[in-house]
Amino acid sequence: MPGDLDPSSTHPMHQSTSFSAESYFATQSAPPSLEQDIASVQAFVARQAAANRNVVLVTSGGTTVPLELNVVRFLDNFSAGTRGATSAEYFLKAGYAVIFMHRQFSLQPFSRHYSHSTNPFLDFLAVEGEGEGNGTVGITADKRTDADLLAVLTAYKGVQMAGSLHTLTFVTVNDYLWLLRAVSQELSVLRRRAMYYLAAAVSDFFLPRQKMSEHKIQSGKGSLHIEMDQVPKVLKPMVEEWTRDGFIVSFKLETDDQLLIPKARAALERYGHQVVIGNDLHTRKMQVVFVERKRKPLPPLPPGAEEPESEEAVVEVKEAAPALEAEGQPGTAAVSWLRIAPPAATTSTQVKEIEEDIVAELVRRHAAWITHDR
Ligand code: 9Z3
Repeated sequence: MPGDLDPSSTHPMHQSTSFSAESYFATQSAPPSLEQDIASVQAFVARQAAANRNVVLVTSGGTTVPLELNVVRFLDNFSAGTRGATSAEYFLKAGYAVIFMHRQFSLQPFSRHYSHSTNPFLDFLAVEGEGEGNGTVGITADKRTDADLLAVLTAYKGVQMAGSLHTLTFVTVNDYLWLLRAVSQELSVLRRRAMYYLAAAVSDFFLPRQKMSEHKIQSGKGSLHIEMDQVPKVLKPMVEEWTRDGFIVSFKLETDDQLLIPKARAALERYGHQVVIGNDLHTRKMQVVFVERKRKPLPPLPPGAEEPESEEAVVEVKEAAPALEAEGQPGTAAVSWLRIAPPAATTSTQVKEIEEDIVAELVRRHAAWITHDR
């Protein structure tokens, strides 16, 4: 048995095992659509490379953990997919090509403006000619919403024409992990021009297929006890093996705001990627915190010397963008808050979306990363 896993020696539901990423992929099955998805990503990345575009992988939405092989029940992670879908639109606007990897039926760029709960489609249409007795009824877009619809539709059609959006779906945390590895490996051919924006809400726990009941768990025995295993920490192999020089941004979600910065710092130190964006569940639409490594100032180069290539040979921390408030804390991480103003109670105009500023900030940092400034 590879790695540190030996499912045959464990009793289902009672003994937890620890999976490394390697043992995970050696023992859990790939989703049936994986090969087809990889081929589509390969073709997309090649087209974007030819068009000289930067590409960002945006993951979005929650992951499920099935409790049975013939799945009737599952656990789910909270996420509507707003962060991912909204950010994808701003990346497209900034000229990036986007691989949008999302939970099936979660929000998607552009169509998110007309979801079942936001501007439901039928409410948006008006009936003309009703009651005229000629048997014909015309349907038009409600005049009040014409301008908004036109803006969304124009952006959507532009992206379709440019072929700059590629969509992939997952449902379970297993689908997500297999897809994440495969897409990261394909995208790594772009080296520094690839960004990875991991906004999906990923379960920390799962039930390995070797421990799952084949059929629906029966209720006859009273209460249900399930011991789950920890999902392997894939950010480590993602940084060290799957992506080469890519710019990796992960999100850290907490509900206790006291934990947010310590946990985001710990993730940054543990995995060594570029940025962790911390968000509290309740305030996530109004504020987020950027945590990134502090950079050592460079010693001055001797006259005529070439700029060294090494990662350590980076210049001092760039000045924070105006929207960011730096937080002076000792340690190895730079911490800065990004906040948007709450909408005035009286205004009916569209509320500013924090993803606009998050993406602008990341595009700026990625550009510096590409030119080896950071
Ligand atoms: C996030 O923190 C996202 O910002 C939200 C977005 C899920 C809060 P919505 O889709 O919500 O707009 O409703 N995503 C990452 C959550 C996560 O699973 N992070 C892992 C962790 O916190 C690390 S990758 O340990």
